[in-house]
Amino acid sequence: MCATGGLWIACGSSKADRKTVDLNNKVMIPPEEPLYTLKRVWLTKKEINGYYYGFSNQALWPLCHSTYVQPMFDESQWSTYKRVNNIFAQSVLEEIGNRRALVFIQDYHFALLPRLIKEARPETTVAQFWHIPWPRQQVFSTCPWQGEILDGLLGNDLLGFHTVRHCRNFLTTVNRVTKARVNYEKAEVILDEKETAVCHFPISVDFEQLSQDAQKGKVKREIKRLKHNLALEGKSIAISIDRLDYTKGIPQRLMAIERFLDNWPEYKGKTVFIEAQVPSRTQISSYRKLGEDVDALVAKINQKHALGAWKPIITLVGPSPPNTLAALRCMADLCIVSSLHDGMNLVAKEFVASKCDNDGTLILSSSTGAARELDDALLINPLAIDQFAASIKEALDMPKSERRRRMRRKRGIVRKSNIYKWAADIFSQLAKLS
Ligand code: GDG
Repeated sequence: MCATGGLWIACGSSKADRKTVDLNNKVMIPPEEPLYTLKRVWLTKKEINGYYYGFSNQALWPLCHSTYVQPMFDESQWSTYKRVNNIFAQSVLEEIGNRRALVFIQDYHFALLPRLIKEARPETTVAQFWHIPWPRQQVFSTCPWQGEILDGLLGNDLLGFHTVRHCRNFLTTVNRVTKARVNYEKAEVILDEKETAVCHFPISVDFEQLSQDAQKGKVKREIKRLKHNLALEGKSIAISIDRLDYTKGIPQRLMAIERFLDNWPEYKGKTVFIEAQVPSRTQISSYRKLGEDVDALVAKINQKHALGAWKPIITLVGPSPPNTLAALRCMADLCIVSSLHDGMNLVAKEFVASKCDNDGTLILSSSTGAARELDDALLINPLAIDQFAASIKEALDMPKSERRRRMRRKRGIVRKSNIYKWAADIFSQLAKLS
């Protein structure tokens, strides 16, 4: 947005959001050096419940992540989802006016928006990035409104996913469910003589910024503070950073830590596992239940394996400030990402970008998009608890030269495939289409 000086349309929620906008619900961002416009859309509590906590996060989120949490398909949530997509369409169309515009839509909350825009203004270029996986066709077919969702998405000129597999799953779903023609070779769908290109664009991070941040004085001071307050001096440090979400494999990770200490008790007192957690979507009961399960597991493992004042797991309940997150990444010998299913996983890439000393090991679930690129990580199946536990040992025992060789390669990949490349690739692809 800063680079294009464009307009960003998003929900507003807090009182501060209402206070800062003008009569047209707009505010220039960043306030100290205005570069683009943020336009707020206001939703009622009922709309947020039905649309965001409802259909988006109780139907589409579990549907697209194959993690054994059953999606809930509720007629009234679906109708709120449709209504909110219409509200956003009106907001977008108001802004477009008579101009030829390019609209870039983010994520699964707006599956119907592309078609609504295209119907009203066919000459508008519409692209969308779907930040979560696209499941296999058999799984997606359980959604009673699959046809409408696919039709909405086929309003896009370009639809992006993180990986080739998500693109293939989408194309197969379209092929089976709609009357559109699918050209697998060209990765495009043709419906009523209109094309939608379906491409993979692995999202990434601002590598240079994260590398620079890692070397700042305030991060170094934060490392000192954390090491002192958490009694980490002289210990191996393993970190995990995630939203408290059932897709992130948090109980499985805790079970692997427990198994690791069961099998190799000589690591007791020498290794600390820091769990930085941000509570998320707590209005939804499966998320509250996960929080309770995680707390109970941590308490059980800490009680079972405590040694004097030392306990194996330290939880930091977030949101943590950026300096703390940077400090955690910098001081960690090991970062564990154990998602059961994840579109990409930015935490893995942030860890790599922060490791300016080229040292440290990443344990990465092979069910993340990031595993397609970062194959020098120790790849794990988070459900195979014994192997997972053995990987923790392997990571902690890995010779320095091997750690550095793997980290250098991973850093080379993230440095090249950074967030700017992600955006540039999407817009270059759009330019080719128009
Ligand atoms: C979706 C897809 C895809 C974490 N704790 C705190 C905090 N974080 C930041 C991390 C990271 C981000 O939140 C989480 O990103 P992920 O990619 O890991 O996961 P999702 O939230 O599930 O994101 C995912 C992503 O979209 C992008 O396309 O990779 O697959 O599920 O940046 O550092 N940030 C702050 N405090 C915390 O305590 N400030």
